[in-house]
Amino acid sequence: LGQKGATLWMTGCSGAGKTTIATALEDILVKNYGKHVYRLDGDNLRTGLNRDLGFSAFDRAESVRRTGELATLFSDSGVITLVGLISPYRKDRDDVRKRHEDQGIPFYEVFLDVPVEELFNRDPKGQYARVKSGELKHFTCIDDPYEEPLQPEIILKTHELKIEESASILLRRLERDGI
Ligand code: GGZ
Repeated sequence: LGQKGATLWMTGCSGAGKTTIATALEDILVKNYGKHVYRLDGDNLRTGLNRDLGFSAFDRAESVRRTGELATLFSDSGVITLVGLISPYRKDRDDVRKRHEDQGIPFYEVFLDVPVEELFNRDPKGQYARVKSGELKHFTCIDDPYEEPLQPEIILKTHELKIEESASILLRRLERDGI
């Protein structure tokens, strides 16, 4: 009866593929499985819920906290919640995990593990070029910290996988866990 919710928390540097993979997975879950899915994207939330937040360590932590709370609410209601947030600090992600565990909501930390050279090559929005020229400072994974997950549920090396392959790794995991 009903649908079991879960949160897939995608963490990684800008340009690692968080939005792309979440969107691909959403498409499959909705079209092929008729699931209720919602995507929470750091970039989009920054224009609304998180519009008062910038990129200081404090603001990034607060952005992760709020998005984590939102994710527990969606997932608790039976939705499969796909989060795409750089979420650079381990402690903040661990706090979100704990909030899920305390409420018995399945939580998957998905680490998009991509070498920095690859990010400079991709550079879809030209941000890494601006970092290189010194125009953009405190950019995560370059001159601002990114703390890699130590025990993520899933690691996706998106430079070695097609988008569909990454999506299907996540899909198989959800299937295996009866979600
Ligand atoms: C990292 C930044 C920065 C700095 C602007 N550091 O890939 P994008 O460009 O289009 O989306 C990124 C977004 C990061 O938002 P998040 O909410 O995911 O970050 S965090 O979890 O760290 O709060 C990036 C853009 O904002 N951007 N300046 N200095 N990313």
